[in-house]
Amino acid sequence: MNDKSPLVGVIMGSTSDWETMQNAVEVLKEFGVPHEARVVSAHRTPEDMFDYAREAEARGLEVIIAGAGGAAHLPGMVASLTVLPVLGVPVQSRALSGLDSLLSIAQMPGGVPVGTLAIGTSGAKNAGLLAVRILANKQPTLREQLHTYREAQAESVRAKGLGES
Ligand code: RP5
Repeated sequence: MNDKSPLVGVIMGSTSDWETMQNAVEVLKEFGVPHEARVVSAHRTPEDMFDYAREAEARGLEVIIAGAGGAAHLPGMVASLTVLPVLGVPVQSRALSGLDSLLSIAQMPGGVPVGTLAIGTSGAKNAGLLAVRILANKQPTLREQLHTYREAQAESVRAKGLGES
């Protein structure tokens, strides 16, 4: 993905999740955060999921973003296998519009935390931003970039207005 060792691992249950999860990756790219992106399915490749989660900390990852849809067990299972912060993105499912994904990810038992984001594109984007905010606690440059991002966002909203005088 990039030259430096990844600090954020973006994983998803299927290639079909990429359209959503690429929004998280775009944010990480924008902030210059070393990252990787992989398909790791809780149901179709459970051994790969197990290995990924167990090795993540030793590989130097600091945050994992996990997206899945439907019976979205990936974020919770990964959180059960690591102590790294796991951010869960509910992918909008065809059958139930992502409500199934949201509940599968949010309703974790006490003791195994997953930070659950909104369904779909906004959730993926915010997962990227939240990962940056976590990393920014120890990286002053990222903290500065977040201030700039926030100010630019506010300016852009003000500049748009309603198109009326
Ligand atoms: C989940 O099943 C994936 O996260 C995906 O959102 C959903 C559907 O997967 P595909 O059938 O499109 O591969 O595991």
